[in-house]
Amino acid sequence: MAYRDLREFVKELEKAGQLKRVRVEVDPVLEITEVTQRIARDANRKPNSVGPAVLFEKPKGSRYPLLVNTFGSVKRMCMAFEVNELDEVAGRIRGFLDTKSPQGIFDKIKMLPKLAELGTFFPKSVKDGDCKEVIHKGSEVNLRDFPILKCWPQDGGRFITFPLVFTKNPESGKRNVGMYRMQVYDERTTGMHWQTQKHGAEHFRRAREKNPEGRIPVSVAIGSDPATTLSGMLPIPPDLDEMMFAGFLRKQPVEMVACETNELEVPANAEIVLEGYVNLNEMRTEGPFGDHTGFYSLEGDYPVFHVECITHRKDPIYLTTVVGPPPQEDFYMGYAVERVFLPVMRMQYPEIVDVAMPAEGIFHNLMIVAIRKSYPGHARKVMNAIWSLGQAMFTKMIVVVDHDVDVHNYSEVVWKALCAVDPERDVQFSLGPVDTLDHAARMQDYGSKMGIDATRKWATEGFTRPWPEEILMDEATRKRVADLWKTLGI
Ligand SMILES: Cc1cc2nc3c(=O)[nH]c(=O)nc-3n(C[C@H](O)[C@H](O)[C@H](O)COP(=O)(O)O)c2cc1C
Ligand SMILES: [Mn+2]
Repeated sequence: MAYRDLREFVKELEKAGQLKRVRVEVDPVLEITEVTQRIARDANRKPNSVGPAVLFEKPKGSRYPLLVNTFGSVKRMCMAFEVNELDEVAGRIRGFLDTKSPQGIFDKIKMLPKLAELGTFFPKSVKDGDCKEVIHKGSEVNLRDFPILKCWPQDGGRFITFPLVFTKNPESGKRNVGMYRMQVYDERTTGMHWQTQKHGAEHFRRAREKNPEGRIPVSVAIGSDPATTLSGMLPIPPDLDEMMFAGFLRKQPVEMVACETNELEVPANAEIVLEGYVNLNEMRTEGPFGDHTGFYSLEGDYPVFHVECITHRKDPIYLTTVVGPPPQEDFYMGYAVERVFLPVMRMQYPEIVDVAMPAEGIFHNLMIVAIRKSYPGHARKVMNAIWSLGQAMFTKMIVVVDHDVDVHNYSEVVWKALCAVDPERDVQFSLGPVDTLDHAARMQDYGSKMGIDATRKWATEGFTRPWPEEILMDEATRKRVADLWKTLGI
């Protein structure tokens, strides 16, 4: 059974010993970040240790509790998706992608349960929801009621860091949900930090082309059941409804309820909902913000979100996350995305055996890819594929290795990849869109990428020298020594 809402997940985390409560008052300005760093990040850096989720029951200055580090371990990501291994989610996706055309009546009958399951993914509109227990409109709207974090000393203010931002494509009418941080300017105004390549920004641009003086409706849900919450960060194609994907993940439709003051719908189980609009002709300085690169992202001009109505549960839990030097909570969310979307990547590029994105590469800086190499130049083809694949386009460095390298074993990757390259020959540069957070790029959003072909080189690629074999002891000797081992006195 899918989690009903965020608080049911909190209960499960607590039962599983994965949640700590902090009962003393802690300040959402800086202090909660520092506590989170000690509990989560520093703990996670020690082998075999991961910090728990933390429920701050008394954030200073607010009546509402704050939840952080909710998804900050592989175990909790598995709990979020109700699986034992993330590969189970990947397996379900593979199951749908592998569906062959039915060959006869038995095949057709066998497909029925799968089709029925497909039907359960679509979001369902409902008349009312728990998110409407309390409704504030007009002058009652006050974002300062909530324990919104100022995470790091040089942050431009307080930021809502875990929002689901709902918009509608002004042409197709299709919904988008993205997780874009929001800087609080005052009681009723925030920034809207959708980066230029993201779907919310595209909706904004298209609407502005038609009517530069107009506005678009925007609603924001904070704190829903885990699958729905996480769907906001998934790198799925434009016009594919994140709420449908959430339904797939939780195996139960997401219930959507109409907003009070605009035409959008939001998850009925949300803890907090902000309704309002974004003016198409208004921009304001956003940032700086201590980002997941481990550096401050600089100030920039972003649209402004005007909140006209806030609805929430009677006792809402304010869900948030802290980013900063890796690894932080978002690493585990990104890792789950990497595992879950591998089968999708492999459907289009079956030569891809495995991929890894080390935490220190903060997703966009480094991807290690193992391929089954079949033809000359294959590694470079895969680099180009990744640079054209959704948000993988941002990947600054791609290292392509042969299928027999374990991409998750970074020491093996460094060893074998460095042995396999002649740098001048094997490095491929390319120009294109880069992550907005890449502060080293020559311009914001535009810069260069590098691919390293660390596969064995072939004669058909002009490498005519013999390629040496990796050193391995023969089986017979290994076995003999294993038998002798106890007698050796070592
Ligand atoms: C905690 C967290 C914060 C994020 N903040 C932002 C942000 O401020 N701006 C942004 O463009 N993307 C941000 N992202 C990444 C987007 O959520 C992600 O790219 C998502 O796929 C965007 O949805 P879209 O593809 O529908 O635009 C954040 C992700 C996480 C996990
Ligand atoms: Mn989207």
